[in-house]
Formats: sequence, C-alpha cells, structure tokens
Amino acid sequence: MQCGMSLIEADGQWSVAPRNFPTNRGGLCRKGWTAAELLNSPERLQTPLIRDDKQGTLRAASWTEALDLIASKLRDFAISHGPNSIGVFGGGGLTNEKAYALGKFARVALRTANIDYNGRFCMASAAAAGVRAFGIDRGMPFPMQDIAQTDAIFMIGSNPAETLPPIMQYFELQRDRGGQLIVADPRRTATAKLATLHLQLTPGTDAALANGLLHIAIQRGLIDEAFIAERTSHFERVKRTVASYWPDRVERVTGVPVAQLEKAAQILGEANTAMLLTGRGPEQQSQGVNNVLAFINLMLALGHAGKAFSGYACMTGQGNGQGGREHGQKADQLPGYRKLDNPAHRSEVAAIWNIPPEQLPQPGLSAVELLDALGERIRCLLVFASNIAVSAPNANRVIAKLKSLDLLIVADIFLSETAELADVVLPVAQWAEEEGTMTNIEGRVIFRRRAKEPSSEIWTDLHIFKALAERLGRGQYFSADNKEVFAEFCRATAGGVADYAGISCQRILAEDGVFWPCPSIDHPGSPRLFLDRFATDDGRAKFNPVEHVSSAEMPDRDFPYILTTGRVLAQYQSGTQTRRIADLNAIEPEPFVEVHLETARGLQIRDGDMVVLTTQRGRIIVKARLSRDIRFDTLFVPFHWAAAGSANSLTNAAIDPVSKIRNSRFVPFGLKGRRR
Ligand SMILES: Nc1nc2c(c(=O)[nH]1)N[C@H]1C(S)=C(S)[C@@H](COP(=O)(O)OP(=O)(O)OC[C@H]3O[C@@H](n4cnc5c(=O)[nH]c(N)nc54)[C@H](O)[C@@H]3O)O[C@H]1N2
Ligand SMILES: Nc1nc2c(c(=O)[nH]1)N[C@H]1C(S)=C(S)[C@@H](COP(=O)(O)OP(=O)(O)OC[C@H]3O[C@@H](n4cnc5c(=O)[nH]c(N)nc54)[C@H](O)[C@@H]3O)O[C@H]1N2
Ligand SMILES: [Mo]
Repeated sequence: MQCGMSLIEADGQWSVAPRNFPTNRGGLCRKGWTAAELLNSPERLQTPLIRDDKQGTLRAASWTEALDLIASKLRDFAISHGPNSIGVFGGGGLTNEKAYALGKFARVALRTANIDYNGRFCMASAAAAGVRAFGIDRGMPFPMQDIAQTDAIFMIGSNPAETLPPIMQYFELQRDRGGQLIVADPRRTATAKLATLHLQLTPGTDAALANGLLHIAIQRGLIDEAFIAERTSHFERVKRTVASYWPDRVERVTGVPVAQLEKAAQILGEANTAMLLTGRGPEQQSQGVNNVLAFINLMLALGHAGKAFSGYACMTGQGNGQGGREHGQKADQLPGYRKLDNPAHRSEVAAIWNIPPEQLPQPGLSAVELLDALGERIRCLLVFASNIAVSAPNANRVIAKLKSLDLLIVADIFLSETAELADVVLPVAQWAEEEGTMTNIEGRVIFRRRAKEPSSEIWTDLHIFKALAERLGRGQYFSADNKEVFAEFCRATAGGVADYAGISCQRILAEDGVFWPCPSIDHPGSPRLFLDRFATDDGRAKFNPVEHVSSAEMPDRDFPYILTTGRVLAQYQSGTQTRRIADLNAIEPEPFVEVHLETARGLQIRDGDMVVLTTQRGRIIVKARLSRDIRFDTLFVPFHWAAAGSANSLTNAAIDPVSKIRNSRFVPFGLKGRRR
C-alpha cells in the first residue's frame, strides 16, 4: 500500500506515527506501528561475515576482504563455467532504484542471463493474466479510494483484513454506501466475515467457479452485449467453453451450493459498477494464470471493466511489489516492462547503458527453474532481499541445493535462514536508512526519505553493486548515488509500458505520488487506466477460454486432505523481520495448522495438540488450532516459520506454464494427532 508514516526519535529510540497520506489516510496496522523496532535491533548484522574454511562457521570480516573474495571467485566462475553459471535472486522489497540496478548489475557487470526474483512466487500469475486480457499489468488500474465507490466487489482468495488492514477503510465506506462484497475463499477469513456472500470453495477449483458463474449469467441474460461488442474480442470462444459448466456440475467440483452460485451471478450482473480483486489464493497455483483469466472473463462479459469504479485489480503484496516487477529483476525483462527478447527494446536499453546490444544476455531461468539448477548449471548465487530457505516451494530441497553451491552470497539486514547457509554475508541498510522510490499497488510512485544514517560498517545495496562492479572492471557503468540511479532509471523506462520519464522526486513530494505511465514532465500521470481503450494492440480487452484442470497433485488414501498456505496479520513473509519484534510474537508466537472442529474430532485431535503433517516431500509438527471457519477437507498453515514449522517443506514446486509461479495453494497431505 505504501502507508504514509513519520519516524520520531527521542533519546535514541525511534517510534512511528501515522500520516494522513492518500493511501492509508492515517491508518496503520501492527506491522507499521512496530516497524521502527528493527532499526536498532541488537540482532542486526554489523559487519560482513565470511565462512571460515576450517571451522565452517561465519566470522566477521572487513568489506575489502569480503568484496575481494567475492570478486575473485566470480571472475573464476565466469572463466571456468561461463557467466551463466552465476545466478542472482532479487526481491520485491527492493526500491525501484535497487531493483533496476540489480537487473543491470546481473547483465552488465556479471554478464549472466540468470536473474529472477521472489515476485515469481507472488503475483506473477495475475501479472501475466492482466497483460493477456488488458495489455498492461498494473496492480490496480484505479486509485484505491475508488473501492469505496463501486457497487459490488468480487474478492477471490485475498484476505486484506489481515494482509492490507489499512485498506479496509475503503471497503467499510463501500458497505456503508449500500455496496455488496462477495468473497471466494476456502476459509471464513476476517475479510469473508464482512461479506454479503461468502463462497467457501474447495481450494484449486477457482476456474470452475468462474466458468459456472459466467454460465449462469449467460443463461439469465445478465451479460452486457453492447460492451462485449464494442470493447472486447473473442467472447464466442469463451461462451462455448462455459456452456458445459452447468450449475450442478460446478457445485460438485467447487463445493459451492447452486443457490449461492446463482446469488453471486445475480449480484454481479445487476450491479452498475463492480470490481474484481484477486489475491494469492487463486494465483499461486499451477493453473494460476487461467484462474485469474476465468474471473476476468466473467467481469468482461458483465461489462465491469474499462469504466469508472469498475475493473480488475491484483492485490499486490510486498512493499515494492509493483515497482519491483517492472524494472528488470525478472528473467525476461528490461526496465519499463521492456522485453529482453525484443530487438528494439534491447537497443533502447543498451543505448542508455552505453553497451552494444549484443552484450545483453538473452532471457534466463525463472525463479523455480533457477533454484532447481543450483549446484548443477548454477554454481554461484547472489541473493538480495529474499529468504528462499523459508519462502521457496519444497524448501528442504532448496536448502540442500543452496548447500551444494560453490559460492552463496546473501545481502540482508539480519542473519536470515538463507544467510545462515551463505559463504559470504553482507550487512545492508534498511528502509529508514536510505532514500528511494517505490511504486505501490495503485501504480503510484512514492518517495521514501532517509530518517537516519546506518552505522558505518553497514552499506546500501547500491553501494555493494558499485563496489563489486568496480572489482569486475565494470565500475564505470554503476553509481551508488540514489538520485543518479533514479534519474538514469527514469530515462531507461522512457517509451516503455511503465513509463516514468516525467516523474521527479520534487513532483512526487508535491503531488503525494505520481501514477505511471507519466511520459513527460507536463503529463499529469495516469491514476485511471482503460477508460477509453485497453492497452492491447487493437484497444479491445481479450477474452481467453479457460477449462478447469485438476491440481498438479490430487488427494488419495495416504494424503487425503488439502493443504493451503498463506498469512496471518502479525507476521510478515519468511519472518526475518517480524519474528524479531516482541509485540508481534506475543500475538503469533509459533507455527500452527488451522483445522475444522469436526475433522479434528474424527482424528481425536484437541485444540493445542501437536500434530504431524506429511506430504510426499516432507513432514512438519505444529500446533492444531481448531476452528469452524475452514472447510472440513482443507487445512491452512501460514508460511512464516522455518525448520519444524516450515510450511514450504510440504509444498510442491509444480509451476504454472505461463507465469512460472509455484503452487502453494493445493497440496494433498496426511494428518496425524500427537499429544503435547
Ligand atoms: N500480515 C501480513 N501481510 C502481508 C504479508 C504477510 O506476510 N503478512 N505479505 C504481503 C504479500 S508479499 C502478499 S503477496 C500479500 C498476500 O495477501 P493475500 O493474498 O490476501 O494473502 P494470503 O493469506 O496469502 O492468501 C489469501 C487467501 O487465499 C485463500 N486461499 C487458499 N487457497 C485458495 C484457493 O485455492 N482459492 C481461493 N479462491 N482462495 C484460496 C486463503 O485461505 C487466504 O485467506 O500480503 C501482503 N501483506
Ligand atoms: N507456502 C507459501 N510460500 C510462499 C507464499 C505463500 O503464500 N505460501 N507467498 C510467497 C510470496 S507472495 C512472497 S512475496 C514470498 C516472500 O518471501 P521472501 O522473498 O523470503 O520475503 P521476505 O521474508 O520478505 O524476505 C526478504 C528478505 O530480505 C531482507 N531485506 C529487506 N529489505 C532489504 C533490502 O533493502 N536489501 C536487502 N539486501 N535485503 C533486504 C529481509 O530482512 C528478508 O530476510 O514468499 C512466497 N512463499
Ligand atoms: Mo507476495
């Protein structure tokens, strides 16, 4: 969201106060309130660390020693195995400048094709679907306050009451205006409890649900023929596909009763304006792109796109989840959403970088493929801003692969579970210690000021890229100065889909953020997209026929339940940051599995019992939390913990064929009770 907040110092202690910024309007969640605690945390990394050859432990080292060591090894790998034996893994928490510089560092300093980032585990399916249907991927094609103005909201597998709490004010305003909210989620989440209608579907059946609703809408004459004719293409193909999704069949597949399906279709069909919002539930599946496309088909058929207070939005996740996916950390991407396999795009960016276009590598391996190649094709990995030992699918295998590398380099604030495995650890500045721009869920580019200096032995990521590039003989292409990098990266986006050319820090501060595309300094920015035309070649939104396909693995006798994963309010991601905050740990101290009371009774499991969860890949032991808010056949494990509580030691690495997202939402597994 990029909530506005102020940092206040008193006697060396930092605290947070909310600001009346257009996104959060004075609201903050617990993670915001407690964020400053990490600035002076005693657990922060204070110097570089190098793994001692003899002892095998990490010891403190100087920057010169650490960087010299890294550079000499990188040079050796490039000579002996080729530059593509070096991999880079980035993160959606990096500022725009750092995400841009990391992509450039990989291609210009390391000359490797193999860079990707954690967004591939996040919203990559929604991004791919948005591009297919509308021609552009921007989380929200409208400012978030528009949510308050729409008649009906259809929210699929997203739980903002816990994951974006300050945004809930707009949902409350919408409800107070008489608006409707439909939530599709296998759990009766805090968000679903606010809904007019909750569709408690079986995980992995989203496309069937969407097709079934469109089937009913067509039967009942709810579709918008004029909109379909004027602003879309390929409806006929979708109409033929959904013809076989009659309500009884969809009830059988999804577990959602026919009466609820009819009610949902009726609410959405009768609304004048409506929004579709998706979260990670339908997206993080081996059919993630298709799931999102199926719901987009429904909204297009009902005419709920390309006009005010209507449209599709992906509830983007990390701090810079939007900007982090635009500027070249992706395996196939150059800044401004340009493509590495497009000769014109290559020339444009090569000209800004002062290199011949032939020097740019071709597209490389996507995240899951990259992690799979560790220890084989990839001998060395640099990780900036991700904790893959906890957050990547099939984590035990990833950990084994990380250990098999010749060289693992991790830059982080803390000794994360991934950093613990590294040969060299580099301590970096965190959010309040460096300035930078970020782009939020709405496509609003904001500027984050620096509040304090880090201690002298802590460097910024930009500083590290520059110092390493210098040692690799490519220093002239890099700057450690954020303002210079920002100016360069804005130029590099000029003419791209995500065009920042007209954005400056002054404008951002004066206007409370500027919405891309903003191609020139006299351009007002683009808060609302698609009102006149979609961003496709012919200006029409595209229908994409989608069939329901069973999940990559289905339940059987040994693994009879469905595991799904996600988040809780008081922990963040792999937990590197929030597990170090006492107030948050007091609320969510440990890993758990949410089980329905009835399911638990059948297995003689009581609330608080330790239970064993097994899949084909691993087993974990966590506390049972009994509830009535989850389906009988489904269990939910948040992924914020490591080791014996690591949800990702259970998940599989099946990927979507288009977005290459990993599947973390539908994993068959076995469950056994065990007394405390
Ligand atoms: N507190 C907190 N907030 C966060 C984060 C955090 O870690 N902690 N992370 C941030 C990030 S990076 C992201 S990406 C966002 C994610 O934000 P959300 O997408 O809101 O969060 P999740 O809990 O991952 O998933 C949402 C819901 O998907 C449901 N679900 C599971 N399987 C299925 C399915 O098959 N179909 C459907 N329709 N639903 C299903 C789950 O029950 C869950 O309630 O949150 C951001 N905000
Ligand atoms: N089973 C399951 N797995 C999931 C998900 C799920 O729902 N279920 N969700 C997926 C999603 S949506 C996401 S986004 C990923 C997130 O998973 P990760 O990529 O592991 O995200 P974080 O835990 O935020 O890790 C970021 C790391 O970077 C560090 N860091 C923060 N700022 C900086 C910086 O400026 N520079 C550097 N160098 N380091 C920094 C932090 O301390 C932290 O260790 O997990 C994915 N994994
Ligand atoms: Mo995410």
